[in-house]
Amino acid sequence: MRFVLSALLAAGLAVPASAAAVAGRVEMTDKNGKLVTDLSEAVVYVEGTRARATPQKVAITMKGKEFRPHVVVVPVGSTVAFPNEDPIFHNVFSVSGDNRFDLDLYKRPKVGERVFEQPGIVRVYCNIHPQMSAIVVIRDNPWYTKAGKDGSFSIDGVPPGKYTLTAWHERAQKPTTIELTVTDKGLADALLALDGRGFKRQQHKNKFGKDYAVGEKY
Ligand SMILES: [Cu+2]
Repeated sequence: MRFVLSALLAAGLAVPASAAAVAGRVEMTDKNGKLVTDLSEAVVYVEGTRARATPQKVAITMKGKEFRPHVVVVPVGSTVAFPNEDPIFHNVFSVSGDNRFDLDLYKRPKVGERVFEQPGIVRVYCNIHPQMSAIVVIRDNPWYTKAGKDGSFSIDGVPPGKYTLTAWHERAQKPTTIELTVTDKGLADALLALDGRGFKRQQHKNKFGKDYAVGEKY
């Protein structure tokens, strides 16, 4: 690490003198009490400090009646485009608080998109196909990441201070948080254990707050 830093400095690159990496691992127990083997849809983020992050532009593609990827994490002000690669109509909507939106029905070549201005967890659905769902996590600082499949994560550039580090996963009943003090050396071994034992997939409502029609044939 010290070598990498001095190499960067030698190359004349700007490295904030005090920012460091917060790294560690997420794990989650499943219904049967076993550890989940794919944590690539876990999101880890630093809470308790607001800082400007450059807005991103990302895409969640609708294909095969699925949103892909299923989970994205972006900072406030980011744009998410929802291209439809199926030959049928899809809708994109959310009723998640201040981030609610509705892009109506469309297919190619129209591409609906949405700018997200409020931090939070946005649950995105299609009003035709109840099985389609995606999650957009909106953060109010640049210190966030998705975990690797093995649960490992590393968040670069965290300034020294006291924070809450949070792991979120759709299948966990609640996020797991730990308090941490980051020094200028960072932190290498944070462990965030999520509890997914109580997970049940619940059928969500359509955009009118009603049940989806039974026997949908689209
Ligand atoms: Cu659809």
